[in-house]
Amino acid sequence: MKAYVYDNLPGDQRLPHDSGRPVSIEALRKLGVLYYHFPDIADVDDLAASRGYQNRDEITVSPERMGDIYEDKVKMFFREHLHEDEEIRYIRGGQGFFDVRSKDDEWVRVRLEKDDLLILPAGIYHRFTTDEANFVHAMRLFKDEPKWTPLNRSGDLDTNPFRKEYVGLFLN
Ligand code: KMT
Ligand code: NI
Repeated sequence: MKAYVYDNLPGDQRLPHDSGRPVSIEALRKLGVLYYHFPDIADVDDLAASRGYQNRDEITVSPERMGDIYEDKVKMFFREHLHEDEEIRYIRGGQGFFDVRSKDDEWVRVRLEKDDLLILPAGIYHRFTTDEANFVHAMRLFKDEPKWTPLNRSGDLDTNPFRKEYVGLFLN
């Protein structure tokens, strides 16, 4: 894992875009973003149990696996959005970038690789992309009825109760 402020320069979303300003695990925690490195899957099972997660699936994001729709999927994942439930991703192989909005509304880029697990709280604005290797294999953990519908950023979401709760907890 490596976290840093995104440079916001033009160029492919899959490039590192590293501004050179590092972001600590502690700073991520203040945004409600929790990071773990779990080489032992038993630790994932424990975390899932402790948070009431009963289900999981696995997704491979790559041109080999997705074919023609790969580029569209990657663009879709990169649209700034939030969910009304938390999002847990456990990387099994390859790499990917989760970008989350900081308190100052800058993008913080979190580079994840094998055995990294990230928890994004409900209501945080974020986006995802593969890197130049175009391959990530991830486990998605979910409760019975996950509310994963991406809600794209807009002023209308300022009154969304999940967004309001997130802002109250972490951005004040
Ligand atoms: C997401 O939430 O954007 C995804 O599920 C992307 C693939 S999982 C690394
Ligand atoms: Ni998402």
